[in-house]
This record gives sequence, structure tokens and C-alpha cells, in this order.
Amino acid sequence: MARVLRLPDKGRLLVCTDLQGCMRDFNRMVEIFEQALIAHAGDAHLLFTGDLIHGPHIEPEDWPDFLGEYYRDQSGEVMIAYAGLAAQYPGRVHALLGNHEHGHIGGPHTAKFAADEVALLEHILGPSATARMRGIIHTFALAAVSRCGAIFTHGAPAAVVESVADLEAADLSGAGYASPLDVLDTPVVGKILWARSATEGEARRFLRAMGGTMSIYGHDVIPEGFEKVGDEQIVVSTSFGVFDTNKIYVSLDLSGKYRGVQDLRIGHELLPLYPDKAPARLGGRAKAS
Ligand SMILES: [Mn+2]
Repeated sequence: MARVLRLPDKGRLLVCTDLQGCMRDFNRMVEIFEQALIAHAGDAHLLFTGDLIHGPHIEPEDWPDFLGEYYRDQSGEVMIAYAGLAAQYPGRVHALLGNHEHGHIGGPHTAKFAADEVALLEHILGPSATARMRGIIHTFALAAVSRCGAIFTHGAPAAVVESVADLEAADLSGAGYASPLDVLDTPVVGKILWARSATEGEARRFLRAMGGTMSIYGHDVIPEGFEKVGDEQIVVSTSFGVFDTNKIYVSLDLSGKYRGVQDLRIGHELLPLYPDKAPARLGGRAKAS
């Protein structure tokens, strides 16, 4: 796979962060994407920024509030549906690697909802579906760049890189490390997949190296839907850990120029996943209660 995805210079781009096996939100994002294809004469793109997999297996009565809207993990189904969508719209559906996907292709195994989520999902899927899923994950990039100024990664832009070439050369296999956990300490892959925050200096350095003006990522949960950090960073929560009322996706004009995250406006570039449930302050139509 190409480590760095270069998005085209025109068309509409929709961005969805961490799904963690939520099929309903995946389907909703597909619906929004297909509406955008119609609205933009077929010129739309859909980008998932990683962690499409590994959700909770919890009964409704045991579900804690901090996990947001109730759902049941459907990681295997989400991956197959992603591959189907990418095949249906060639060159228009893209995904970045998240720390949860990385565990299946050489990275450290995550332990968010199970002692070993990689082993659990591969057990549920069985050998042939696991092989198919790994094949899909191998098509995921480590970052996406665009002429409009937006740079996309799974985690915060804390990686120390001099240029896009440093990402192109990144080793994801884990083969060079004594333990997969050592990946966490690496300055490029470890940061891109695991960093929850970046200082202003780190973000500016990363954006300069990548040729962008603003960094858009997920990985962390923002219960309010999104959080701008300084002029260069925005953390977006489209699905996991958030209630339907606050789920946010990003919509960008790839032929535009964004100077920074101050150019991202609610109701324009920042949009509610479920507008009928979202309050007006998030661009929704729900009546205040
Ligand atoms: Mn993550």
C-alpha cells in the first residue's frame, strides 16, 4: 500500500473518524456520501480516518454512559462493507490505518474492550475472513494529504517528520522491533497511530513537513463532537463514544483553500451525522428541550 494518500484537487470530501465496529453509523456515512455524489455530479470522496473496528460487546443494561450511543460491535461486517463500497466506487473511498487495525498487521494488540481485541476478532471471523480483513487493512494509508490544506492522520500530529518521504518509508510490520509494544515509542508510526495530542510546535512542524495548513484527526473521543486546538488542529468524533446528538463529520471542498481550523464552520464544513437529532448549535434541527 501507499503510505501517503494524495487526495485529488477537486470535488467534495467527506471525512468520518472512529467507527469502532458501528455498522449503523457506517451506513449513515454511506448515505451521506451517495447524496454528495448526486449533489456534486459524481465528484465526491469518502475518507475514514482509522479505527473502523474493535467495538464493545456489552449488553444494554451494562452499557456505561461514557461510551455514548448504544451499539453492538460489528467489526467484521464493517470491514466487508468498506471493501464493498471501495469496489463499488473505485478511487473514491479511502481509509487510514488506526491503531486498532494496525494490531492485525504487525502492530501491538489493543486491549480496549477485551484482553486482546486482535485475537478476539480473528477468532470470531475465522481464518479465511481474517485473511480477507488483513488484505483490506493492507490497503489503508498512514496519512492523507490534500491541496486544500487539510492533512489527515488517525492520531494527533505529533510525529517528527521532515517530509512526506519519511512517512512513505515508515515500517508498519513491527518486524524490526523486539516487541510490538516498541512501536509505541517510534517517532513516526507510534505517534501517528497513538498520540492523543500534539503541542502547537509539533503540529506546525508536522504540517510544514506535510505541506498543509491544518490537521484533522480522531482517535480520542470528544463527547461534544469536535474540538479545535489552536489554529492548526481539530479532533473530530463521528461515531465512537458519542451520543447521536453530537456525532460530527467533516465536509470539505477539495478545490478550496483552508488557512486553518478557523475556516471550518458549523453547518458548512462541520456537520451533524444525524441532523434531526442534533441541536442548532451543532447545525442540527432538533427542538431544544
Ligand atoms: Mn485509535
